[in-house]
Amino acid sequence: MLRYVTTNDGKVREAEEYLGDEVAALEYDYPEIQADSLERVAAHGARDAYEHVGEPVIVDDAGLYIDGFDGFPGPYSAYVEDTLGVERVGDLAGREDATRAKFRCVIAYCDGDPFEASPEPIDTDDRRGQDLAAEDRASATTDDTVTGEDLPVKLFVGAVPGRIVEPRGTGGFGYDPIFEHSGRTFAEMSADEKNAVSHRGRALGKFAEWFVDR
Ligand code: ITT
Ligand code: NA
Repeated sequence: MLRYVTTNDGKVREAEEYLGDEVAALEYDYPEIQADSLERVAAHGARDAYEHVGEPVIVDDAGLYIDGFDGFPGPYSAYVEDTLGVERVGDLAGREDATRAKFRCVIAYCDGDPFEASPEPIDTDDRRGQDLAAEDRASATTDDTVTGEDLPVKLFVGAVPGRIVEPRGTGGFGYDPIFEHSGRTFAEMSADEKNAVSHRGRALGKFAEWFVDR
């Protein structure tokens, strides 16, 4: 059975909406390394989770990147949510007119098998993501080297551009109330509607496509 390993119920709802019976959520808090890219954190987490669970796993590391803040909070999004909080991040961005942002999601798959481990090409349909994407890609490429003889991990990346706004909506989780895409915040969308456009939906889509005919 494929396990979606997370402590975040919001992620589980979206993954189950997308993958249905193919996946079962498993709550396990794998150690998150301090790293400057989602790719590194996710790859490390997937290896650890696979060794812990002994079944094929996916882990999902995601973050909000505010363009005018050089991509902050990025890979530190969970820490910043816990410390500053979502509303204050929104206030700061509004005050400094730093409203252009994107969400990124990296899904890492590990099943212990030696398939060709390769970082996916970064989405090129998001021009403003290219600088960050290039950095992430560079570090993703060195990930295997950094972690030595470790288990192969396959990465799937999704990104979505949006705008930081005053909080609206009660759905979703995390930064969803302050992230607007095509006129609605992610918190004003159902899981299904969010998946159709979101960073996670795109990453899950790439994963699902690869998973069915691997
Ligand atoms: P796991 O690591 O256990 O999966 P987590 O909530 O700690 O759960 P991350 O480490 O990936 O997840 O942290 C992601 C941060 O970014 C966290 O603050 C989330 O609330 C936020 N985030 C991620 N995806 C999001 C989304 O789709 N909508 C809103 N916020 C999101
Ligand atoms: Na986490």
